[in-house]
Amino acid sequence: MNQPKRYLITSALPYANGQKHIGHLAGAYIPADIYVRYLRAQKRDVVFVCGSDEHGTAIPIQAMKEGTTPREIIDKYHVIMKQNFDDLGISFDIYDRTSNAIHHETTQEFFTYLNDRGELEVKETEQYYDEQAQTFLADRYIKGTCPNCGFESAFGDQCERCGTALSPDELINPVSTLSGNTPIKKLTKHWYLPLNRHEDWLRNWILNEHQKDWKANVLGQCKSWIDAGLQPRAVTRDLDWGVKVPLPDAEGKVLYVWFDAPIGYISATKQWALNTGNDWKPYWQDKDTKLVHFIGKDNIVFHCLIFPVMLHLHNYIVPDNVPANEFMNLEGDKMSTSRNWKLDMQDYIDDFLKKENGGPQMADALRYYLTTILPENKDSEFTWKGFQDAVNGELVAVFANFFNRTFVLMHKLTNGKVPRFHNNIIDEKDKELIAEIESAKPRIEKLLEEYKFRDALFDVIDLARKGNKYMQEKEPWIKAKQVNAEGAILPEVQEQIDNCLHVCLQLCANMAIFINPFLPHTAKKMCQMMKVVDKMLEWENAGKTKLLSVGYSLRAPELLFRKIEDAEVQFQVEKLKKGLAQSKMEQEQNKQPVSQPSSIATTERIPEDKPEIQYDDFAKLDLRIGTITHAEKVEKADKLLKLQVNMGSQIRTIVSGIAQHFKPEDLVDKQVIVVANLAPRKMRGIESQGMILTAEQADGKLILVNPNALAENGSEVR
Ligand code: B3M
Ligand code: ZN
Repeated sequence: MNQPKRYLITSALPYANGQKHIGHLAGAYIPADIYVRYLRAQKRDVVFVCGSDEHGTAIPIQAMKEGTTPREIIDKYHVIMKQNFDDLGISFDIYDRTSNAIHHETTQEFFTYLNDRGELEVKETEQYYDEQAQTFLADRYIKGTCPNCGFESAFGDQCERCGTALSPDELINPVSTLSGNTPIKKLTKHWYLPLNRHEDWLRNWILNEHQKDWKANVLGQCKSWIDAGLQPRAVTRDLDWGVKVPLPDAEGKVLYVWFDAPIGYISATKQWALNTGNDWKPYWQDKDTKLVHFIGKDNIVFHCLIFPVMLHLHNYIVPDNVPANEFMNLEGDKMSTSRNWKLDMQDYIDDFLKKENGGPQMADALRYYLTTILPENKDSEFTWKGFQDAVNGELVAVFANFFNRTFVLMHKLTNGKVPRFHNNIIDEKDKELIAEIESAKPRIEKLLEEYKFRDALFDVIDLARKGNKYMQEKEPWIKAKQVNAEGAILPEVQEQIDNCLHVCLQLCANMAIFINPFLPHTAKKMCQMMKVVDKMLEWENAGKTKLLSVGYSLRAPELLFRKIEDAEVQFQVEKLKKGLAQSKMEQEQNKQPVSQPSSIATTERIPEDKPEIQYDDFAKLDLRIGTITHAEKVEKADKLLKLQVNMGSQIRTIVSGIAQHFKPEDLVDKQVIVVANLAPRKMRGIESQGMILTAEQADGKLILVNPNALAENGSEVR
């Protein structure tokens, strides 16, 4: 195969609606990063783009859950995800975001381009509408039973259990997630991408041209989609969060998130080009660019059918490959955010990446284990025991051990310097290991080019294993016991020792080059110990056995990895179980449907009527007048204020969730109505002794409920 002139590599844009877990990491980020680091080491022209997906109903729905605005949600999670990827060594050239102006413009241009050329269809259809919330129900605002697998909480756009892409009409027993009611149908106008017009092109491009080089799981999904008959797909939605449809008669409509998100790859490339003074166009328009999308299996249809049609119609290049991964399970069960059965990147970072816990090397420990269990062809399984075994049994016992042993012996037996190689006494074992080093290069290269990252990594570890075996057979530490009367090693024995350590050291240098795409922090650390610059890690040096010069003195050995203790495994497994139990409890307490947040409401919020109560019920409340004498923010809680309230005969401390509505200083001296007999409750370690009354306005703003005229503190409200 001819080498392409340049590469554009993408990883799926994660929704900025919450923490991302290691299943995500293993699906679309680790493999892409390995591939990109390998290409960079090959000195190829490569740009690696990603960013936060900040549109779609997932964002306002999360805002509802957290009682805040969509803007705050994306700002919060964008920063977290960007930092997480950075901490774990995912080396994007740009990590952008789809809320940026450049992205909105690029997306609107794309829509206009297709629409102006008659590539879209407009249809008026009946869609689900929530009468109580007075809004159309886009995608995730509607849930029901999946017609494919029977999962009862499938979303209107996709079933999270079986991955099938759905339209709301296909759901059995649809329910609005806003009100919990069964929605009605109402007429609305939308723009559609008629995929059916492109069936022949898709069939030929995927099933003929890429029949050999695409993964079977990807081809299989594509084929079943095409065979089932392609339908026009709506690319607009009735929603007020997203990229506005750039047409005068599309008030209140935005582009569907799956229309805009993949275009995010293009806008990110544009932003990268702006930042670095490059031209973005060849990366998307020159046929000599190799475009590769790294994704999880639930995104296949969007990356293999819909987006390619959009690209094709716009005369952009289409992906050369979409090496989608299957899913990674966790300790015997599916990873799930809603059930809290997951390991978030952030949690791993918090528990392992602190300096005292191992620092950046522990990012590599995770990268290592995840790569060994990448779900490349079928679902795989992360277990903490598996993590411990992989780290202790392979990274520590094989890889790091070989490196460490070589260094220790070199300091002991060859003065801390790279010894000479005495060609005249070369033996079969030397030749064998040298041949292994040389042949590893094309083998590992081929595996990487074919996106077989697990096998490539196994080959690297295997090389270290062979090094250990060689060392074991050569036994330089035993040979060193053959000394003369003065205690010096016999000269002919010293030559044998030299040869062994010379070959081992050259293998160490090769191990650094080979491991670099997988474990970049480790490769760097190895270079430091060998006192070579990072340039040595260039791929063209792989397979060479004269990388470290004779006589060069190297640093003292330092352990590359620490072991994972049993206690850590137990702790993590317990933590997982506790998290699950906690989320079960919360879901029990919280069975009502979520209400629509004021901040994104297309209509105003109408409070629901509560059931009737008796006078006795009301009389149980002890409502009193009080005056706020002091108000301050509660540390690390953006919603809470701590108030001191003078109740006449006593001063009460009250913690109130109103920090986003009032400045503390504006509250001082205000009279309020206090629920005085509410059982005390600890919040953030502060005991709250009551509650103050507020009224929520239709726009979500709170105002204090206070007496019309100045009242005596402590007086009863009836
Ligand atoms: N945000 C879905 C996901 O995170 C979506 C990917 C967009 S890639 C263009 O699974
Ligand atoms: Zn399903």
